[in-house]
Amino acid sequence: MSIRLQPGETKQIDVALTPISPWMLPTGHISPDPNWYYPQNAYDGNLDTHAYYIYATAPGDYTPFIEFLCGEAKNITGFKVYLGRQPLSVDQNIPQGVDIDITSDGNTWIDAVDLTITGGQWVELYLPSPVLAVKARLRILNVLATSCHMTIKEFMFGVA
Ligand SMILES: [Ca+2]
Repeated sequence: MSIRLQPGETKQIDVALTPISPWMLPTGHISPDPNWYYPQNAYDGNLDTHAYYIYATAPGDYTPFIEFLCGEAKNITGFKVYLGRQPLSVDQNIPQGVDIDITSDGNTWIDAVDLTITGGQWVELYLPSPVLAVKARLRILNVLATSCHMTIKEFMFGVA
């Protein structure tokens, strides 16, 4: 729309702006380890569902990776994750190590995130600068003193 005003003329225009969410759900997944159960529950936009690794993860161990796809390559600015553990009835506010790698060509993985976050809540993780990527992979490190079953309630890409 273009509006040309004559000198001295004024016009009032009401514009409804729709905010564009910077967060995008993955378009799909690749689970090299079949023991990640219901991987699609990790990106269904529903916090009542989760993907879970069927085996308990021992202290100091990682779950296997699960890969989340971007569709066509996108400028990824970060990730928004909601991790947890089973049983879901116990306190979810536990520390959980999260290791996320990202790839531009689908083969070469680049370290993106490797730190300890708090489960049971949304956590936003940002890259130092956007990376053009086709997918990311995530695994969870058990930083607790006891074994537990890791869950991913939701995973999202930040897009520029
Ligand atoms: Ca979910």
